[in-house]
Amino acid sequence: MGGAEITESQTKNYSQLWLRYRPAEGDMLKGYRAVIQQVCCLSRSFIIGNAAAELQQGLRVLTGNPVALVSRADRDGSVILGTLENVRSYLPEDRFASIQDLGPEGYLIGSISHEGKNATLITSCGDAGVLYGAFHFLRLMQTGKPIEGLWLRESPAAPLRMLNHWDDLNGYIERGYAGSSLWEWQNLPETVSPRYRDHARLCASLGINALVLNNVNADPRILRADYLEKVAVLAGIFREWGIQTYLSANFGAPMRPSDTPDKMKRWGGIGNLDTADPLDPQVEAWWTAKVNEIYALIPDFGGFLVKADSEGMPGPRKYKRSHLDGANMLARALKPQGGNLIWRAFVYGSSDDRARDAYDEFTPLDGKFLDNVILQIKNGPLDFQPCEPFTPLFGSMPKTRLSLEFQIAKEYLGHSSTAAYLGPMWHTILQTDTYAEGEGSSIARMLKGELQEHRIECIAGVTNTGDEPGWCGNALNPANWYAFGRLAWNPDLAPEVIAEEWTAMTFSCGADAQRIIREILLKSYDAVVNYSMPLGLNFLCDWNHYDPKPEMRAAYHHADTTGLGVNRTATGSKAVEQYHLERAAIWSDREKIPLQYLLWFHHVPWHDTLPTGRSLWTELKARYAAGVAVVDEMLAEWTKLEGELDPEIYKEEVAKFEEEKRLARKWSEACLKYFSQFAE
Ligand code: BDP
Repeated sequence: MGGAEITESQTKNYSQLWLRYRPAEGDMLKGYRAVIQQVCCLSRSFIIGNAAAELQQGLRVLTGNPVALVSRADRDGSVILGTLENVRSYLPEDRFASIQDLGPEGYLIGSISHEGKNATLITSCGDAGVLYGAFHFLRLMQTGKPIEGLWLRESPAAPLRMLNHWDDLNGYIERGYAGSSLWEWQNLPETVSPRYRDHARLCASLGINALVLNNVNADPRILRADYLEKVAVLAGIFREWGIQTYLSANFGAPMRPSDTPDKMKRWGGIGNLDTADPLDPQVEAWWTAKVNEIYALIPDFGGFLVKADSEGMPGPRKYKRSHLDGANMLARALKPQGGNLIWRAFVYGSSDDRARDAYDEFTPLDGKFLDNVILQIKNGPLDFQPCEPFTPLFGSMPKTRLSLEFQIAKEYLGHSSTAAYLGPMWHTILQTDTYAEGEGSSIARMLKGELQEHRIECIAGVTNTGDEPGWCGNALNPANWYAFGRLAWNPDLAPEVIAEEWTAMTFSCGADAQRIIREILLKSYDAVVNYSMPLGLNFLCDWNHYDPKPEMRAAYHHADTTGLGVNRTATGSKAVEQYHLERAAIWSDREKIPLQYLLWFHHVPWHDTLPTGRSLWTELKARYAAGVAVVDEMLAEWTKLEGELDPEIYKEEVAKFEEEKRLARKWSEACLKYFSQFAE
């Protein structure tokens, strides 16, 4: 059975992030000790073995008592683990059926009495569900909740909950701000870093069940036999935590290596063909053979993620073929092995308004993709901007399997320099009504499968992890990884609740200090939006996607003497018409649109009065000032934590806040100076 020992030093170590167990206190401790004596594992699966080892070690730290790992619940205080089949005799027959409804990854945590002995049962139809239940049980204690009289049933929203690593084979991470790649390709397959397992464990604790290992700007060599052997080792580790492995595939992979690689080094493959034309039978045969080779090594391989005909990546267009031709050809190759083909919808088109492009390109293809194709769509129409409305593709492709792509790495939100906690942003996207099936058609409901015709089956997060000891480049950034995973499981969780959980699980400081951290998190996102791109502005950044450069981005803000913002209404690019009527009506109306999207959809005269009673120009200045002020406030609040936290973490974060203060001023000054030439 898996599960390395959690040592004392690891529990003190922040690299364990939210799985850094620490002793419970006071009445809670008494309560926990009364309920927990031993872990009883009724299964022999690796996944459930990991669950049992995690519980045993976590409970030992939480209760301060030794916790035995046994295979019979022969005394009071057993935590019993097993699939529904394993635990059949512990459950009354009438309860049995209700658990079958929870699906393969759903679970029950129930306080039961069996042959006069009190126990806690953690069970599921599948192995992974038991693992998720074990982490949930631990989380209850990590957050100081009671564990008596439990009858908790949970199942995940989307079936596929994945992280996308944008890691290159040379260790560089595209848009990564936490060091180099976790994957040590040069040492694999022989040498296996313990962090692979740590990563899997952290992911599994959130219910993340798939990882794409490499950059969407894929190096074709990942599909070469030598790399596949390395991938197989990683896949073997992840499998034991209920995680399937996917790879990003380069569409040009069947071609010969190129002698004259293009500027981006993106064309030229690992095969021996002169073409990657999806309708050429040799090309399809190449992919089929490659897929079979992969499945021989990794029988539960998830499939490919493909970025094609976007930002210089090879694709079907060169051969005058469509996205459909490209995606379906790869899907045919994967289908017999049960693999998915995840095709990205991040494309640029020929319209004057980039925000229209993905919709215009993909909606005509609805219903034409094969059934193992999943179309992966970024949350906004453009590109991970600090505050974009949801993309109109959600709600417009009822006959296509869809994936929602968030970016956990903060490419446009200050990288790892800012505190920005993205829970509130994701919450807004998930809960805004698309009106796809009338009122109440939020993206969250699509993820939960509650709408008749619109379903989102996968949620993907471009991860913020790297090989730095703290994983995410900033002590507060793991909150975003955590929030992503929790929302993928349950998109209705409130950002406040998630922040509270994460803080309690991560930091061992007292209640007041925890409150300070939570408050910082909850105002951090609005702050960065306000000091960089408030009121629906976007893409005002320099090439590095960090510093401001509004003068370079006229196409995105349309500032001139008549006003500011992009007219996407019926009198402008008409992008608003891509939304359902009721949604379009609200966003078209300057009186009704939430101010956060105002300049996304409207070109507003500088001196028009907004619902706040201020003119646009005055409001804009106020927003920038407010953003800057909140960063000062966050730093002042953080300094109250001196002595409460690990001194290194404390100091590192002070330095981050200092950098964010500098960044906030730089943004505010540059943008206001630039806009003032039109506004004043
Ligand atoms: C953009 C990033 C670029 C990615 C691209 C993508 O700047 O590095 O390759 O998205 O999502 O935002 O493919």
